[in-house]
Amino acid sequence: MSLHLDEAARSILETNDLGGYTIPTKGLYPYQWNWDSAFVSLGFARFSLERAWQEIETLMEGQWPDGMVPHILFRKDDPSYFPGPSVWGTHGKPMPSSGHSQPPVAATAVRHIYELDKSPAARERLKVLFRKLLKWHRWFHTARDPQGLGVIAVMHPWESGRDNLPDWDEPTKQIDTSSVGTYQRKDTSHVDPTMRPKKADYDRYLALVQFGREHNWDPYAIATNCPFFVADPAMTFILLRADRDLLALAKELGEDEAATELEEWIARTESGISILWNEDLQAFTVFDLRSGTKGDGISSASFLAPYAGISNPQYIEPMLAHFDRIASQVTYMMPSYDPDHEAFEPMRYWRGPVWGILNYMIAKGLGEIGEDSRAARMRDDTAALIAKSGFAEYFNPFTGDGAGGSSFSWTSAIWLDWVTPTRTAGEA
Ligand code: 9WN
Repeated sequence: MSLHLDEAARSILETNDLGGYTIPTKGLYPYQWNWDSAFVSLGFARFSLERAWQEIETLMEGQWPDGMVPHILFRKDDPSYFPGPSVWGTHGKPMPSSGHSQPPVAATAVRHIYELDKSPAARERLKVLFRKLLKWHRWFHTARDPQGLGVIAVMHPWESGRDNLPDWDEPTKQIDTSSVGTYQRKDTSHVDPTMRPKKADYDRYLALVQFGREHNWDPYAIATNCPFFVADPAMTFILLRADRDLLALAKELGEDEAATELEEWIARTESGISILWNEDLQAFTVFDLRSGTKGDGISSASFLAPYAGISNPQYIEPMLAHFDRIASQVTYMMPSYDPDHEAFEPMRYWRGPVWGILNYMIAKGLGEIGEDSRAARMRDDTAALIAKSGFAEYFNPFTGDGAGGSSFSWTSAIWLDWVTPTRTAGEA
């Protein structure tokens, strides 16, 4: 069974590999996506370290001169996806791309790959990637935290990677969509529309793309005037972890100046996260930098604090209580949104379903703070979901049914790196 799934996972990665870069799944997502590639590299690392390095290298080829690494690289035009390169209007960049970023998992992946491959050639590759990753992180700490608050904002729900999360409902409400015009979605021709965002969401997504395009994706204009600018716990926690991983690599490479800069970012974020702490809910939530209000719901990102190296009991104890409350309600952890919240929908995209990559990060953090049984529940549930429904994009937390795209790269990758029982316990 496990061997069969190992082979299936590997074959999905090989099939979705378009030559040095991997698409998330055929049809629905025909391009290279940012955090998808980072997770995919972990899967490749289990059978081809060469290919693992390459995945991150091709991702970084899309880096903009200011350091931003786009969320989609349009290496060749493919009419099966909307919005394609012409809608984004990003000109004069290394290659056609979207205009904003996605959660920076790449540095964490690079550290992981380097732990598995410390050859002299790998060290040379690491040195090149290190400079690029540092520049990208610096971009986040300035472009998406211009006031130096220690929390990282997103300018578009797509930048968060968790597109139609209920947390974005309120902050996107006031976006003017009157000039969006008519357009034809492609996602709903690949996937059941009830599992995808609604038209009202897409109108807002496109209005924000329009804003970015009209302002040349300029970070200053975005931070000052973009109608959507929300500090996100997932983005903040993922960057905090990635900064720590980059710091470890800086020390390994003797990059002292970079190490000092990274230490400053880490200290700032460690104190900044208190802005995301919601006293009423006793959980980390989003913080709308435009309205100054906090989110009213708990998402799977609220459980990423340990992944970011946060172990303060003031935060962790209430987090574990929420974990147990949610765990007692669902068959499969971790729903992307609190089942007790009125906006929860078990089958619609980021409004309830389980995503393997979130499970992977949450479990990693839980394991690191010694919460072994909760971490094991995350892994067992992920294994059961994949055994039941295959390598789906996401899963129903009650029934375990697969949803969205199938033969999905990152679900396959986390199977190989983390879930499969054929992986030796205690491996890096
Ligand atoms: C928009 C590729 C991407 C993931 C995101 C996920 C989804 C795209 C879409 O698919 O977003 O970026 O068109 O729905 O939300 O996290 O990176 O797998």
